[in-house]
Amino acid sequence: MAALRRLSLSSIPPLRRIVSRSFSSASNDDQTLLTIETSVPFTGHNIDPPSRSVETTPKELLTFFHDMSLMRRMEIAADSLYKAKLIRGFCHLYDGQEAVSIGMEAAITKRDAIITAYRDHCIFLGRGGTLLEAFAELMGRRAGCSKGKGGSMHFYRKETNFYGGHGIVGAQVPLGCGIAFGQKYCKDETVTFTMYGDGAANQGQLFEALNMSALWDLPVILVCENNHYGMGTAEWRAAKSPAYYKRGDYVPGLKVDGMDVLAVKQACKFAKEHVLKNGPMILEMDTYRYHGHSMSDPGSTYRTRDEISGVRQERDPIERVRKLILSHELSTASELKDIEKEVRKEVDDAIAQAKETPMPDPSELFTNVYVKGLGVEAFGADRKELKSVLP
Ligand SMILES: Cc1ncc(C[n+]2csc(CCOP(=O)(O)OP(=O)(O)O)c2C)c(N)n1
Ligand SMILES: [Mg+2]
Repeated sequence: MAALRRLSLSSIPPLRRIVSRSFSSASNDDQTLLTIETSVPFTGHNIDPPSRSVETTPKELLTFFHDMSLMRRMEIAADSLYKAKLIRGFCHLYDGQEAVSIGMEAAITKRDAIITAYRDHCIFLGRGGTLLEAFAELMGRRAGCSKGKGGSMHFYRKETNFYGGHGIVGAQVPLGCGIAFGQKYCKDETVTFTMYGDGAANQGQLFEALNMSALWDLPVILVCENNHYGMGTAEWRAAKSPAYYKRGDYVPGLKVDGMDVLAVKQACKFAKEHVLKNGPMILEMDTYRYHGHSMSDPGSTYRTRDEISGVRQERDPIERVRKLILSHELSTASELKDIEKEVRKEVDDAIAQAKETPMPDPSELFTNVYVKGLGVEAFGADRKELKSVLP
């Protein structure tokens, strides 16, 4: 119950309010400009927050609805495949947190880089990865985005600057700062979003990397996805100050409703502009994971079912967009149902296809382990007995 109080769900209104519509026409024109107010104001640390008024279009809102529904469906299907033992090993699902990925992508380009932890399936999809590549990877197939050798925690997409998929809590933060160093060095005018959880936010390496990033004005945005738990530990048990947007001290921060896709878009746009000129910034996304930490966690022993259903009812990111679309007659309820049906089919088709793809060849066991030409010999623990020579 203490955890529920700290989430202060009742203070968050269920839907943002439309403040103006640029064209008086009530048509569903795809490009009609809408200005929508975020669900709650942004809170800034060492910085004036951006405006709550966010520009969007009917087309963008429908795309958000489709894309978040697709992510949700993919994760639900992954849950079933795991229970059917078609996915093995670790598996961390992202349902509930979809607005963070989708809002972020709406604000940046694929030349910008993203790096995240192990809850990475939807980030991969947001970067332009396909459902087939995702399901094939989850099932250890050759057609997977990491050739079936990474599994759930190690999705990558080089073409669109997605640097993974990392299993060591917090370790991706210094890597992300390093990518930003490269971007600045090459004068790319691009930025890196390095994502981590509230649990990772207490790690020492994060502060070391942030210090260097601030010294060198690196174009890096630290995105803390605060889903309020690190495994079974509530944030208030793990962090003396769970105001993660303030934890950069001398680095500016912004607290964002991470269940409001438009707020995420606004914040990421603002942050990108800021870091290109001034160096790092922290964005704390207030979000929630519906599933347990991983497949071995039912997710209901350290939090109440009421808490979970309360978030679903009051803050669900997809329902927010559905209500917005319906209340402004941008589409009908049955059209939205049709989109959801389509999404189910897209997911089912991808799973069926992924199941047909072959497993990696056994020789693949030795590829992509070392940089080519390095580490060609593998020794036993005593370094005396030569076990094998890698290709
Ligand atoms: C260095 C390290 N310590 C511990 C773990 C075990 N571990 C895996 S996930 C996790 C919780 C992290 O929580 P958070 O950062 O809030 O991310 P979330 O799972 O909520 O997305 C822990 C402790 C690990 N993988 N790496
Ligand atoms: Mg967490």
